[in-house]
Amino acid sequence: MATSLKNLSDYNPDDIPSGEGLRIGIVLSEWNHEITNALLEGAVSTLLRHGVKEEHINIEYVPGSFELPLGAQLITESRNPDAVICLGCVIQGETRHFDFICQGVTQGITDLNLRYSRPFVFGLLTTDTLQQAKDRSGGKHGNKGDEAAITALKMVQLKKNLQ
Ligand code: DLZ
Repeated sequence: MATSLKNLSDYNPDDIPSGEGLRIGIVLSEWNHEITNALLEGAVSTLLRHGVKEEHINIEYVPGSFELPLGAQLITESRNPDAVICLGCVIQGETRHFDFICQGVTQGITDLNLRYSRPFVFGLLTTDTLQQAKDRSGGKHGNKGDEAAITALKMVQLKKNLQ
């Protein structure tokens, strides 16, 4: 698995744009909640560390990862955030729906990025085992929630630079 070569939380803080003044939406899947809550902790602590105010982080829950794109769209239409981070976890060994869910979420999030021309970050863990998910949500490979938060900050900055 590609992320086994890289710690997801390994980045240089000096390279990260400030999140001061930004409003960030987070959509979180309730499936595999032990994992998704750990992703949430990683994302929120990283946003706060880089200057996003707690009251500017809007967290909403959806039943499963398949609902992440609609949850992200609803947050966008009601709160108009600068970026939305989508966090979920699908484990192959535990579901025959794996491919369908992953494909739906991937296409849904891709469409949102292009439709709204703002960052919708793909923070979905798609692993073979629960252990691999643990390793990537605060374990030996870091936390993909951190990576998702950094991606949101970088993409908002890119948009500002080009406007
Ligand atoms: C149904 C289902 C299954 C079997 N597995 C997962 C999973 O591993 N991770 C996840 O986030 N959601 C799962 N779901 C729920 C679907 O994402 C979705 O919520 C339901 O199919 C209802 O649309």
